[in-house]
Amino acid sequence: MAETPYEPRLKALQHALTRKNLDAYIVLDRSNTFYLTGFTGTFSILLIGNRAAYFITDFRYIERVRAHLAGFTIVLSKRNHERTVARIARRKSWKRIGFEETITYGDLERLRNADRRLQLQCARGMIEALRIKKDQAELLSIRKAAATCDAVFARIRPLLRPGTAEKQIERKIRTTIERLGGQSEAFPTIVASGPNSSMPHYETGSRTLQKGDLVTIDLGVRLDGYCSDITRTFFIGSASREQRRIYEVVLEAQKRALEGIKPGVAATQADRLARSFIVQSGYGKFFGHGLGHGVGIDIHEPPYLRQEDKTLLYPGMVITIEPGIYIPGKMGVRIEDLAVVTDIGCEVLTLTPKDFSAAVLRI
Ligand SMILES: [Mn+2]
Repeated sequence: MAETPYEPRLKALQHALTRKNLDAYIVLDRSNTFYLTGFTGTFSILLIGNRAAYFITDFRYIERVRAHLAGFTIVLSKRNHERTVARIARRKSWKRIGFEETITYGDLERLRNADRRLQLQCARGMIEALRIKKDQAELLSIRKAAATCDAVFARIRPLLRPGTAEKQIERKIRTTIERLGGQSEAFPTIVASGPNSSMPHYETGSRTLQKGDLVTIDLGVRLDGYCSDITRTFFIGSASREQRRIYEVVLEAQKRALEGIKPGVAATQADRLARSFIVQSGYGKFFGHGLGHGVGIDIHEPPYLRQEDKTLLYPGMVITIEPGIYIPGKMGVRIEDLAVVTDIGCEVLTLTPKDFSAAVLRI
C-alpha cells in the first residue's frame, strides 16, 4: 500500500505531546482532523496518546472511516461521546490531556463532567504548528489550487467591461471554479468596483462596472481540501493618473517583499519590506492590514506577516503577499499572490499578469 501523508503527521504530533509532557491530546477542530486523517465529516473526536490513537465517531461515518483510516483505532460512539473519551483515557491510564484552544465551552464542560479526575489543559497550536510547514502532498494540492486561480482569471476577463454587475462576475467565478475541478471557493469572492474597492473585505453587491472604474477581485479556490488566494486590480478602459500612481506603488511594494522574503526573515520584517515603500510614497496610513498570511487547509492560518510578529520564515511555508492602498470613499488597490518559501527565497504560485499594462483592460 502506498504510504499516506498521515502517519508522519501523527508521529510528529506524538513527539510534540511527549515534549509537552502530555499523556494525550483531544482533537475536535475540523481542519486539524483533516490534516491528521483526511476525514471531512462533521463529527469526530480524535484522542491521541504517545503510542495509541483513537478515532471516535458515530454511526453516520463509521463505515467510511473503517475503510480508509490507517493508524487509528476506530471507536463507534452511540451517545455521550465525552464519556467514551473518558473511558478510553481511564483504560490507557492517561491523565494529563491537552485540548485545542478552539474547543467550545460546552464540549469542555461535558468532558470535565465525564470524568473529574482528568487533568484537562489547553495546549494551543500544537497541530497548527505542524501545519505551517507544508509537505509534498500539500504543496501539490496548493499548486493545483493556485493554477486554478489563474485559469479562472483568464476565463472571466471578457466579463470585465461596462455594464457587468459585481454579482455576475462573482457567480461566473464560482461556476468556473467548479468547472475547472475545484471543490468550491476558498472564501466568498470579493468583487469590489469603483468606490467599493476602498473596503478591503467588501461584500460583493449589485453595482455595475463603468468606464474608468477600477475593480479589485479577490478570489480563492479550494481543491483537495487546500486553499489558494489571489487578488488583482483592473482598470476598465483606462486609469487616471492617481489610479496609476497608486497601482504602481502597490506593485513595487509587493515586488520588494517578494524579492526580500527568504528563510530566516521574520514575519514583521517581511511586512516592513512592503510597508516602508508605501510609507515613503506617502500612503502609509492607507495600508491598514498586514502584508499577508499563511494559507493551507484554512484560508487564514499561521504565519501572519504583520508588524509585531517575530516568527521566522522557513522553507515550506505557504504565504500570501498582499499589500494594498485604500483611500476611503474613493478607491482601493490590492495585489496579492500566493508564494511558497524555498531554500533561497520564495516561489510565486499564482501567475496571472499584474504589470500595469496588463491591468488596464481595453473595452
Ligand atoms: Mn489573502
